[in-house]
Amino acid sequence: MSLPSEPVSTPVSAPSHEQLGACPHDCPDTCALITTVQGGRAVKVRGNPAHRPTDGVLCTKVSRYAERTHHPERLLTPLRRVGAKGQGRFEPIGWDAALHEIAQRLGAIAARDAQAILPYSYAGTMGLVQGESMDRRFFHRLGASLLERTICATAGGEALTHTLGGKLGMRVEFFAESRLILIWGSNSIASNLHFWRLAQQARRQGARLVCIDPRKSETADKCDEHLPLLPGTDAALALALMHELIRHDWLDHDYIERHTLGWPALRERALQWPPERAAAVCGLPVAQIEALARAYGTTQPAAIRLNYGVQRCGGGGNAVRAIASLPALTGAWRHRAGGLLLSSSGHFPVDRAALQRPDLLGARRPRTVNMVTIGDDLLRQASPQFGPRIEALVVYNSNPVAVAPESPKVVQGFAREDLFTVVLEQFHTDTVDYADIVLPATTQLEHWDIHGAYGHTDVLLNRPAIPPVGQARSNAQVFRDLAVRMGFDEPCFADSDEQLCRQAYGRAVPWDELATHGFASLRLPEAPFADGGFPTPSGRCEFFSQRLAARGLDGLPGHVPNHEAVPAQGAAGPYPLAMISPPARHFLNSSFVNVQSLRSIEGQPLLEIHPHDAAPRGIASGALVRVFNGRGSYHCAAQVSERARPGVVNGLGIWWRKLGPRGTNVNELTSQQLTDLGHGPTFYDCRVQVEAAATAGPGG
Ligand SMILES: Nc1nc2c(c(=O)[nH]1)N[C@H]1C(S)=C(S)[C@@H](COP(=O)(O)OP(=O)(O)OC[C@H]3O[C@@H](n4cnc5c(=O)[nH]c(N)nc54)[C@H](O)[C@@H]3O)O[C@H]1N2
Ligand SMILES: Nc1nc2c(c(=O)[nH]1)N[C@H]1C(S)=C(S)[C@@H](COP(=O)(O)OP(=O)(O)OC[C@H]3O[C@@H](n4cnc5c(=O)[nH]c(N)nc54)[C@H](O)[C@@H]3O)O[C@H]1N2
Ligand code: SF4
Ligand SMILES: [Mo]
Repeated sequence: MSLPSEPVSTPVSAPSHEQLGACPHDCPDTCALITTVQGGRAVKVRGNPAHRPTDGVLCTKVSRYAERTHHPERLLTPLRRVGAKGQGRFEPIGWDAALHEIAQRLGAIAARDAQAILPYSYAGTMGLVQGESMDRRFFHRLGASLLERTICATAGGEALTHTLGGKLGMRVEFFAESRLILIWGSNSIASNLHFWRLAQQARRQGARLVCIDPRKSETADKCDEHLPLLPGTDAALALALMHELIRHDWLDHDYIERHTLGWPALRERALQWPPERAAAVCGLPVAQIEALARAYGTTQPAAIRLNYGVQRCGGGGNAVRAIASLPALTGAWRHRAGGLLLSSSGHFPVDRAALQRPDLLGARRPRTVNMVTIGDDLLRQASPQFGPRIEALVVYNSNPVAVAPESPKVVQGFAREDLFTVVLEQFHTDTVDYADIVLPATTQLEHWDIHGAYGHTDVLLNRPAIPPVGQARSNAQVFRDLAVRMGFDEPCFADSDEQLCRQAYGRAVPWDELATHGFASLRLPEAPFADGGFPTPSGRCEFFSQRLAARGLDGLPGHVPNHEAVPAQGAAGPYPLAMISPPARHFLNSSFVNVQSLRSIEGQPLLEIHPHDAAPRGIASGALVRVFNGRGSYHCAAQVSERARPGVVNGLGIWWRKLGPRGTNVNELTSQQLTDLGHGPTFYDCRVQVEAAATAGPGG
């Protein structure tokens, strides 16, 4: 299938104007945008030079945003399915007919049990209005099942909460002054570009950059040192670093004494992890671990840019707890350029009760469904434990058929003839193929929104630059329209998108400043924990968490092996290789895969495999390979490369299934098992086998 892209051309004579906005994508950088509009069309999107974190620069993906917005394959009208589920054949219908049918179907199900209706959404837009306002009000009023939005960050989020007290950390700008930066589980050049610019600044002033990542990523290439540990062994490495900090007494005893909880117990545990033991678990040389400990123990200020790549495995929560304990041991938090940043989102004073109105539930307490296990859950029958069978799905801001783990089951669930599926989308994604009704959604250039961030600490306002393309409506508008059809007459269903923007922060953020500049910085201390003050129950950095212990969990961070671990000396059995599936640089999850210019840069779905693993399998670069395990089978091209370490293959994501060689993508192989904390996904905890594939025929 080939999707042409349309050059965005407009007569030069048309008058032009500019509009301020915010990048909506699920990316830590949340850039400030300036859109140039000519003749009602967006012709150019650039970074706002006045916004410091953006610094006038956008990534390659979003510099093509006008191309995405005016893409010839935008969904322009509501659609109703005419073919079988999965075929993606539809006929256009009017908004009235579409809303009427949805209200009738949902109303009939709700009359029996509204919990049989499941909203399914994630961060297609990070905007508070189009992502978590009128939609939540609607489903709360309806009494639908609640969705546990776990697909990305909850293992790390819960780990931070039980260690530091929240998703809090260093102010990103001060990384530029650090002397040592550990880039841990992050391919910053691809997924956190504006942080990388700060790291470069630090390096020009003499800082050392260390990358800790199983894959020799683009970022690893450019760092001073790379530790290619086995996936899911980060806690072992962190404990060995602690071991060395103790042995050499590179500890800040005063900080530990005054601002931490549980050091004697953690100390005892760390002493069980000499570098030799960690080296055997992580598949790293002992000397490399010792050298890293020396650097971390003897350099101030030292900073850790931890990212979510580290927590997509069975022990991901414990790994984050172990790593997040390090800065308190050396007193790195005393400096504004020291400490750690995984996510800054906990700094934002969002008024979620006002936006989402959980009070509309009244006394009802609907069940919660985890979005990671949607494959299993769509196939479940009604039971006392599960509750009613899922009869209707309303999907928006997400492409679950491509991004959720174990797609064979996800596809089987979405293909259920008795399931009523509504999808709000901008494009004809893999998920749209399974919809009964499709509703065309606006893009960020066409609607209002307001944003926090998880990689900096500014609030951004997004104003519409152009009118909706075709008959597209914003998510908030759709749920407002549906509320009317369902007879929900509470005044909150009349709030406009602009009013919702104002409600998101109330008076906590000055609206005038947002309206004038497009952004406003939160007022925060330069070094959040210089003098302790952790918002945990004890007010300390909690090495030991009583809250975790009370749940019967380990109260201390420990090494929890992967569900599907591969030992350093190699694995036996039918699936001997570990597979991780980090994002391809020019896509954003499964967004942008249909933008031709970006897809051309990525080429085709790839599996990176080390020469030592490729040779015995007779696999050469460019060859079609079959990657498989007990869950499924995925075809893609091999790239024989030392970007992969021996024993680990890298299946770069997340392609649209229908654009892959045999209509599958890497999630054909991933599992629905969950993380130790936060009920998160374990995309990077997955054993597979690889073989050269026959180039013709149906393939198994
Ligand atoms: N270009 C681009 N940018 C993105 C995204 C995208 O798809 N494309 N996605 C966005 C989203 S949703 C998110 S959540 C963030 C993700 O941001 P990050 O968490 O920074 O994700 P990645 O950059 O994919 O980094 C993951 C890195 O972790 C490595 N890794 C895998 N397993 C392990 C492990 O067990 N231990 C360690 N130490 N490293 C491991 C991978 O090889 C990869 O290089 O990025 C956002 N930004
Ligand atoms: N194998 C593997 N799988 C992964 C990951 C991985 O690293 N490896 N990463 C995981 C992670 S970190 C994440 S966050 C998830 C991401 O999964 P998703 O949140 O599903 O992200 P996207 O694939 O980008 O899909 C978002 C969809 O929302 C649509 N959209 C954007 N804006 C709007 C809007 O305003 N209205 C409506 N109605 N639609 C809109 C876009 O067109 C797009 O199709 O994927 C996860 N899946
Ligand atoms: S995807 Fe990230 S780097 Fe690219 S423009 Fe958006 S916020 Fe900035
Ligand atoms: Mo994510």
